[in-house]
Amino acid sequence: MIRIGQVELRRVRLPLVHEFRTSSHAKRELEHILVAVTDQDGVTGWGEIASPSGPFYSAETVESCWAVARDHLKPLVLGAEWEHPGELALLLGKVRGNQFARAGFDMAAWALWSLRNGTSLARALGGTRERVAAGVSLGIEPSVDALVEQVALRVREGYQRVKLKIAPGWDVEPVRAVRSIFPAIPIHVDANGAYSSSERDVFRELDTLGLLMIEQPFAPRDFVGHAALQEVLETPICLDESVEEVDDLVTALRLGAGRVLNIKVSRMGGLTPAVRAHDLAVAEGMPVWCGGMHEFGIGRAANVALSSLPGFTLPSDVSGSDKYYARDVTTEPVVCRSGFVTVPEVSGMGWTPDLSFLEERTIARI
Ligand code: OSB
Ligand code: MG
Repeated sequence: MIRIGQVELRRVRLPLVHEFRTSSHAKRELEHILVAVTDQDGVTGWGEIASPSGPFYSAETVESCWAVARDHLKPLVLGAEWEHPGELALLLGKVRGNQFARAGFDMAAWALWSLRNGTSLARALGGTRERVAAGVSLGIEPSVDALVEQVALRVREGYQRVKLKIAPGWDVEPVRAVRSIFPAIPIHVDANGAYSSSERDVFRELDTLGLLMIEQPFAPRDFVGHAALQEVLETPICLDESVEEVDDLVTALRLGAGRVLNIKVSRMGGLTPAVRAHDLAVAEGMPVWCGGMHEFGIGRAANVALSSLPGFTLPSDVSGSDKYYARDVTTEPVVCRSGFVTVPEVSGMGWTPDLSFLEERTIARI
């Protein structure tokens, strides 16, 4: 029996090495909330709430996560007794929505549980891979030349596919340019829901460029629009924002609203629902990959562990820490070599929080 006796929340800020722009917002600096849960024997598991600051990717914000974590999730978890993280996830599930906030606690529970059991987080989750294939996500750049330069850099570094953010006015032209300079690399595009489902022509053109997939063309709740578009495209549609719960995946499968799934630990409310989504997708023959939210080393460790499950057959957004941060919050950064990140075999999440650096970067704590 595990009993959580202490919960610490801290808001931590890190600057990005390169501005990141999507169809919905731009970021130069990130503020994530770290969750540390400690049990009756003094063992601590860490998790990360990686919400963007504004409600432009999902409804959550750093402020909403902070309030929900402090006022609802911490009280649920403090004093809770459980044997398996799945039981704690059931408890966290009393809170509706607020997936990013819940994910931080669920992740911390898995980290703690795998530490106590002397297994790696990856093996605790059912992971089978020794290393995971890394792709990279590139934001909207000021010019096509600047984008091509970013692609060239990441291809040189060995990343196995590049994802290009698109938005109305920044779609066919930059993607065609990258495709003509790099005829053979796997490319996929991500619209973050910026198009209306009456806009089909852009996707018909993108359909001719040999893309691996088209991620989230339409608004999150527009399952019907995605299904209608998928019917007329050869390129698989991949859902991201649409799938906040396993039930959303059931809807997508039933309607044919896409052929690929991006599983994000943060968006789905933790590792427990992420593994369930993986299991369902595998049973239905749908390929999956692990998406990211610019996680610091702690959330990144969870993404690496999740990506080691057998259904993750496409490269994940698990770039090395250096793609985003000059210095990460863990004593060792996450490293991508020749397009792979090695899955740690030590017990727990495999990276250690750098407590003295965290002190420098913590702006609030409970
Ligand atoms: O849609 O995948 C997305 C970052 C912020 C908001 C939305 C998305 C992203 C990314 C980041 O693409 C990928 C990563 O963490 O490496
Ligand atoms: Mg996406």
